[in-house]
Amino acid sequence: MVYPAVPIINGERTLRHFPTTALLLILLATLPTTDVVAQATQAIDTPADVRIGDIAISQPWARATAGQTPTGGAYITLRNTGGAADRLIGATTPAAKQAELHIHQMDGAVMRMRAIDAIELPPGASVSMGPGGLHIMLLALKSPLKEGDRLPLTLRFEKAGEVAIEAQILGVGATGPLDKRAAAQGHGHRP
Ligand SMILES: [Cu+2]
Repeated sequence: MVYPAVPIINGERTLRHFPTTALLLILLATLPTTDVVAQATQAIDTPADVRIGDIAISQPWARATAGQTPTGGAYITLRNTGGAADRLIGATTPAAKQAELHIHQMDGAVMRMRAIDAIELPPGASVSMGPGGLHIMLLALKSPLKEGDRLPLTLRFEKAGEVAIEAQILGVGATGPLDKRAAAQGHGHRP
């Protein structure tokens, strides 16, 4: 399934303006304040990794939706800690009629997203989803995703089976969660 790129997901805008955003971030890095970066990267109490079999799932989050936008995006980081390959083959949520695994790809000069059957997880692999990249596409949302709420998600792996997790819903323009524990240990990007 191929979707028109522009109006569907906020990640598209982020990607199209990447050179500007990158320049802005570089400029900001030279300044003493990180306020603008902080707006995009929200500190949350990241729950401990969820494990199912050899698969570790971390940093589950979703973007709040604006108005009555019928689609949304959810993102997770996956790590295969075992010696055998596995695959993420699906996701479901009570918050949407349908959830699909999507990837963004260039189609000529246009960035489009398309549904994929699975996300491969070879032994030792670490896969991060994010706006403009791999994502769990939520179609026909039953209600808008509100910042601060939690989105229940069930992930289905070919070998490890099914696991239920909750994704923190961050702001409409969020680019990802910032782990407060990591920040406290000095690995974060905020004081
Ligand atoms: Cu998508």
